[in-house]
Amino acid sequence: MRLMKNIWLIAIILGFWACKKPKEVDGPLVTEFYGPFNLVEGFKASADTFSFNNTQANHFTAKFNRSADWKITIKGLQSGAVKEIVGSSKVIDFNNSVWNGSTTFIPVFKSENCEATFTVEDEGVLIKDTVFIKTVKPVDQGLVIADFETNNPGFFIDYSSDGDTIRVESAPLKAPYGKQYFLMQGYDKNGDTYLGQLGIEAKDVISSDTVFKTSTKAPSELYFNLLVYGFNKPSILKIQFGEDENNNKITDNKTEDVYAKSVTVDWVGWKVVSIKYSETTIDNASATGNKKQEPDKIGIVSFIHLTTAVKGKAAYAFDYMIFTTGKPFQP
Ligand SMILES: [Ca+2]
Ligand SMILES: [Ca+2]
Ligand SMILES: [Ca+2]
Repeated sequence: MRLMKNIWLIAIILGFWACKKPKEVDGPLVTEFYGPFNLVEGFKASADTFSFNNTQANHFTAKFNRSADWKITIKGLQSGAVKEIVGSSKVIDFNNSVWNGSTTFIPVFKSENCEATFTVEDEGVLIKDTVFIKTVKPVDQGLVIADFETNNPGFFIDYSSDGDTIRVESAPLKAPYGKQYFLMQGYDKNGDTYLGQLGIEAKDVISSDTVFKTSTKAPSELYFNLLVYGFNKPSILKIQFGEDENNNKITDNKTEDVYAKSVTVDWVGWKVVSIKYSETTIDNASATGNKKQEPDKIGIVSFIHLTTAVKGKAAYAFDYMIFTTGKPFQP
């Protein structure tokens, strides 16, 4: 009995001692984030030549003495295509800098020489390397709903009283796909921020279709993508998806769901915008729809042109609208 008591006493003392042991530091030390910045290993591409038609992990490498916010900008010297990769780390390797040949700012890359610029802005670091693209990335597949190469007579267009410019154009911008793109441009004269909208119905795309034949029923698997040109004039692009829940060839926003997502277009140039259907929110909450996102029941996609401020100006252009499954479209 006495022995048992002693064992318990020893166990309790050991327990206290274990609790009092100095705790090991969790995560990086403060000096990992502050203090002088040094390059331990310079920036370079993982190979002189990149091919994007295989599973080879084309990436970049560099090492620093501590964590920093960095950016790699790859520019096609012939096409003018630009890809940006950003990160925050002390090592750059295949874990955070793989490039699959996709483009951040259109046009897309060709088989060409590229200049890769590595910057750590806060530290005044700027290093360049070159890489040659031997084989370009294959084009992502999906359901294209508009490329504006015909004048799309079936599309629904609404102008506000302000008279937004809303039409297919072929100049002065260079379309990212084909020769034509769609322009929306205007001034909010009446102070409601609304300028106009374009609606594309499934039957405009394929006359026998009443809903877009997307290949999934899972809201987290469906992406709607389009290329958007920003003019350095902050503008809002609100994209609405109207569902035809009862399959009667009409998307009725009083009795069926409308989901939406707004994007502030605040960049310059052509850039891909991707919307995951599960990240849209209900836009007609007071209607009597079933409040369930149904990617296989989308009958209309609408593009609503809004200013960021009352009586403001807004402008953007778009092209190549495509539904993809499983992952966003990457030009
Ligand atoms: Ca086009
Ligand atoms: Ca309906
Ligand atoms: Ca629904």
